[in-house]
Amino acid sequence: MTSLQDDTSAAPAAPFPTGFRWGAATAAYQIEGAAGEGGRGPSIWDTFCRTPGKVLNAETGDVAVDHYHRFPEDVALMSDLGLTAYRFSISWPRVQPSGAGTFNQDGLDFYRRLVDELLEAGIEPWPTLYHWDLPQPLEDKGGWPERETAHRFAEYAAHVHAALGDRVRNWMTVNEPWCAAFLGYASGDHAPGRRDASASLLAAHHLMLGHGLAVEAMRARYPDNSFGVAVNLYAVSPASDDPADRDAARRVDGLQNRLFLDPLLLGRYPEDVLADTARLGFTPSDADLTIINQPIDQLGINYYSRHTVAGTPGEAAQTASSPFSTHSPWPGSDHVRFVPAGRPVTGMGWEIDERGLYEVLTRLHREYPSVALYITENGAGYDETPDDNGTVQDLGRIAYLDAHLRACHDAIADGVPLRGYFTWSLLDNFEWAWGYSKRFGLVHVDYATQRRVPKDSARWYAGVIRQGGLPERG
Ligand code: IFM
Repeated sequence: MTSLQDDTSAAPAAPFPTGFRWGAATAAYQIEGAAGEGGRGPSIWDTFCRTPGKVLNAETGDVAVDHYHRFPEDVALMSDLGLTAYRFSISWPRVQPSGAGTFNQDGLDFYRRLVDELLEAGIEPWPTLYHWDLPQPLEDKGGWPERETAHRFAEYAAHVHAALGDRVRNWMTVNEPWCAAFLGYASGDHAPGRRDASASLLAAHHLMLGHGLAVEAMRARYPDNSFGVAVNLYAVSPASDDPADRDAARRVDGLQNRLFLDPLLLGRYPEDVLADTARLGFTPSDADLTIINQPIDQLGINYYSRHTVAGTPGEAAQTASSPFSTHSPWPGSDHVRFVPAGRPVTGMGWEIDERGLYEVLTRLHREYPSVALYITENGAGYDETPDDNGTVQDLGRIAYLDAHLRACHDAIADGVPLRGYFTWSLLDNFEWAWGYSKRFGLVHVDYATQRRVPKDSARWYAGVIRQGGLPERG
């Protein structure tokens, strides 16, 4: 393997605090493969990928990047990068194939081996318990819109935590409940592909309820562990000062950010969002809000871009979460239009706006109770082809990461308790409805041979980690 550690160290121009976590993130269905091995059961993504017209080229996570078999090589890559932490997700259907009752020891053993390999390499494991791969039998019983699913999630989380909590300190419950609820149950762009606005609000609520119940159960066993949840937050701007545009920005900020932050951190739902969605009959109870508002030790922020929105009729919203998108994922806000603000975009078509990350971080610090913050995802996806040496000169990704890390540095300098950064993603992988067409990895994967070759961004990130911060602005 190419060494990523061969440059000399120099003092960084923008140093990060000692102990700052330098990480990368992945998720089970996107990298593991081995879909039919080790007793794993089917998830909603196995079903969705087999539904015609849902995933580009009808691709699946059956093989993905074969991390299930190649994890020692992948941990060696992480070591070479100098990562101090690795965020991965645990596949619920691998650990509890039917989503209730019997657990699968082979599945748990896989994660125990992965964790031990990480610890041996001096890399802190950061598991996420739910990154969208709901066991299909639970969807057959109604999925996240059913309250029972939250209880099943807490049972599964407690079991995994009991098995690994002696060696894993940091636990994240749910990844991006916005996506799981609204792409899964409102627009249908993600599994399970349902289009029911009322159900999507219930799904959001039960994802957060599951988080709260899981934290309660896990903390009871190992109170010294740290617990949190990863939400995907956006900076949101109105397209103009027009009251309709300002109202659109309020609505989208409400559904994207405050619908999750307020219950999780303040123990209440935002009144304006409840009013916007009143016709959907969503009436959360105070008792649930108390559970959702468990104290957490860390909040994970997944940040990619800014939304600029208008409130006047026009072309239908483009969600970019699927090439087949036809329905809005914004309950009660179908008239909102997402408009380009003219910034450069990544290969996903997402505008690059690092200032938005600074805004999100400083807002959290200002408007919500103090909690340790981690960037649990941030990165750029492109359609990339390697050169003749098999490497990728991904200057766009380097510029993206550099700019966003500078925003983190500025936020820390302004007092934001940001403790770590996990880039998305370690490896190229299965990008949901986009199949394998979009690559987010620091490491290029040849999907035909599974050969891994670090991109230029991997070399750049290794240098940042080694120096503990960013070089002079290029
Ligand atoms: O690949 C996804 C990940 O699973 C969740 N957050 C956004 C990434 C890029 O779309």
